Amino acid sequence: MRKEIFALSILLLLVATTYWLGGGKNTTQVPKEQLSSGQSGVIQITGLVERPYNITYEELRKFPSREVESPLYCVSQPDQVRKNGTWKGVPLKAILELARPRGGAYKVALYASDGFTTDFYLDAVMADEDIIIAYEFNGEPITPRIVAPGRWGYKWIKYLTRIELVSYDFKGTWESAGYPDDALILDGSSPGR
Ligand SMILES: Nc1nc2c(c(=O)[nH]1)N[C@H]1C(S)=C(S)[C@@H](COP(=O)(O)O)O[C@H]1N2
Ligand SMILES: [Mo]
Repeated sequence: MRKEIFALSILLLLVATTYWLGGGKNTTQVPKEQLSSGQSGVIQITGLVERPYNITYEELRKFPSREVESPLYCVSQPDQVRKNGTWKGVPLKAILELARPRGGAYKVALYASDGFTTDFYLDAVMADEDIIIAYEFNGEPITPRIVAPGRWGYKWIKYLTRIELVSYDFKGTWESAGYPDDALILDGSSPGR
């Protein structure tokens, strides 16, 4: 009888520990259901850089953050605000600087786990601290995505997996389909501006 109680106690302890460890992991910020399938929670920074590295969604939250206020517009419904509010995240510029871009780096290619891609000119990213990798929207955690105030939604890539600095004129999904590469929302092209 004693033996069985002992065995049961050990079992309970194991279950409790497993539960506790799992719980500890769940205190991390990105809700699991928001991670699309194939999503690893890691972003690779690669290409023409001195110091390629990987950053997890959790590590992103330890960087100095920035809040930007911006509506999101899709080119397919330019009169409609899709989302609007405060986005909190890390300037893409800071993430790139940490990798130390090489001289020949010209464009920033961004890849997502669903196959979607987009791009920025490196100069544009370095000149605009408001282009951020956002991990919070109106105080709620979100799966990290690009927020690019003043630019159409196709620049606002979600489910980011890879950021690659390249020397050539890389064009993303919508850009290679003929949409403007700078994606600037011009005055008059959307009533919200
Ligand atoms: N990974 C990924 N990101 C994406 C897209 C996509 O298809 N896949 N669509 C883009 C387009 S065209 C728009 S308008 C916005 C829409 O953002 P929302 O889904 O938050 O409304 O996401 C952008 N980011
Ligand atoms: Mo869009």
